[in-house]
Amino acid sequence: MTTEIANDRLRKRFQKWDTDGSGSLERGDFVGEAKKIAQNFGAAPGSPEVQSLNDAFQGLFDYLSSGSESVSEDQFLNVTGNLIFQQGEADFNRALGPVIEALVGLCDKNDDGLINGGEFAAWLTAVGVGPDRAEEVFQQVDTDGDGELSQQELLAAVRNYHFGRLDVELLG
Ligand SMILES: [Ca+2]
Ligand SMILES: [Ca+2]
Ligand SMILES: [Ca+2]
Repeated sequence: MTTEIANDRLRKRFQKWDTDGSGSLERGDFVGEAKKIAQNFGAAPGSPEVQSLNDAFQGLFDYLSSGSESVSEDQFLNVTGNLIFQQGEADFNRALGPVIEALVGLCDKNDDGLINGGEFAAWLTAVGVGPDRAEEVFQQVDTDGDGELSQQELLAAVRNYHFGRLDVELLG
């Protein structure tokens, strides 16, 4: 895993989250991303799950922007690079935890707090990855092999993607 690949993945994430294509990240981008994901899940606008996702994405913007109105690509690469490669797993989980928790809330059709194979296939479809590789990726994410994905396993998978240990981006 070279820094180049890591930066490439972060740059792609930046472009994805710049939903209005303005070249910088604003709060509206994160509201838009939450809305898009909620629509892809077929979730009812205004439902508690959609509200949680919206709150989580705005919380992430607060974290990334630390109070300013927009985040340039350089700032984004700095903040996320630090978060992923310098700070520990605990900080990463604090920053991304609410987003993963909200996604689990949208996906967890049987309400057991865990993501099973069918729920995970729907997740990948909603974030635009497509369900083709769902089974294979599920095995990779299910590190304790109990046949269910916990929030911890999903967070670790998002982190592993940025370390180059996994090639599917669970955040779309
Ligand atoms: Ca933007
Ligand atoms: Ca479930
Ligand atoms: Ca598991």
